[in-house]
Amino acid sequence: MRKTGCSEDELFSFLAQKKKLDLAPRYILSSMCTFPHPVAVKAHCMFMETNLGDPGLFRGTSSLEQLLIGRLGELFHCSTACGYATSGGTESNIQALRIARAMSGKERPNIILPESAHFSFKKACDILGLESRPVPLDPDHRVDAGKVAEAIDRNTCCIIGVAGTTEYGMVDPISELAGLALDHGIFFHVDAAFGGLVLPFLPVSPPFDFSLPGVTSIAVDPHKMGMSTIPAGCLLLRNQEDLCSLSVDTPYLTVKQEFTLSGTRPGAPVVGALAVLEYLGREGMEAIVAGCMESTRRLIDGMESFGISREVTPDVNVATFQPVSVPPPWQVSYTRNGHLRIICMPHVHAGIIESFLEAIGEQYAETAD
Ligand code: 0PR
Repeated sequence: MRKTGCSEDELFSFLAQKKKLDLAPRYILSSMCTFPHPVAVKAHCMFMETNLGDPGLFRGTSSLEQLLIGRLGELFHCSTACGYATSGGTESNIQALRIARAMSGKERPNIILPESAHFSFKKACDILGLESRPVPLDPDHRVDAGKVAEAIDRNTCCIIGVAGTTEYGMVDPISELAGLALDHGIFFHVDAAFGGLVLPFLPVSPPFDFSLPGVTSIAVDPHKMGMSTIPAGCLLLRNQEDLCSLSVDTPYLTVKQEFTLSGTRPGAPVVGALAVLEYLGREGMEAIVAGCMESTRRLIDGMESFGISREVTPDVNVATFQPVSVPPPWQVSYTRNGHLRIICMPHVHAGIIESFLEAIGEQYAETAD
């Protein structure tokens, strides 16, 4: 490192130069993250030094984390749900599987998950020594519940359903999976990292939450559709004793046990996440989600008017199309099957969709010549 530090001017002009290398957000159509809401930024800055890893030192911040969990519990139809703020979907999924494994007491546990499940489950299985049993999807990219039923055996410790899949934006048949889990007494984790802050705000949506008695835990990420600063995920559990199965002693801290994966945990994005929900309320969130769904529909109609057909009609704001290339600097992504994938996040507003469609229209006109 430098022997003598640099000036503030030098430092910040260096940082600004590097920041210019980042893609301008208006061109990012491939991300499940978005610009944080201004109230999230303000709240984040206010709680910058807080550490939820030692909650007795930051009692106010810790109470705000519990309020966030409470708000999400209410939203997911279980006001007594417990949980904590994680670093995102990956940590929530790892922790859910740790709990499922611990509560099952099985020696050679396996988990059953849709082929569409996020790659964080691969990491979780590797860390936890779990056998993974991926189950094929139906033509609409939802897991086939009949095949899930066939995959269950006496060593199954967890079934996973996805409410808002990463690649195609579909909701698995969560009620059927919850029924299977209940019948077999198996832990059922719903990965609603993306859809958890979309589905409750749609005029009509399939049930995916604690309103279904078989649902044991839910992952939801405020740093996706919750417009918080990064990183902010949440893991919610119906039963406190499930969460407590992860407790370790922390004798020299202000609180004598913790069940989290990380030790030091930032309070700032957690308060940012709560700030957005409090500020917007249900009506504000409904308006944001309605805008994203409208952009998704407009994008699909526009693309189809150029002869680029949708792969599927999504349940949430993820649009997929037959494989076509896109002109720079637009940043899109392609699924493992090669489909063009665009996520209509709040920053991908109507004007952006129109300029993107214009660019695609031009490219197609050129290709046709
Ligand atoms: N579960 C689901 C359903 C997800 O979609 C994701 C992430 C996760 C779990 C894991 O969440 P964390 O990444 O918060 O641990 N989905 C996005 C994806 O993999 C994450 C992302 C976001 C990737 C923005 C790129 C990006 O620019 O596509």
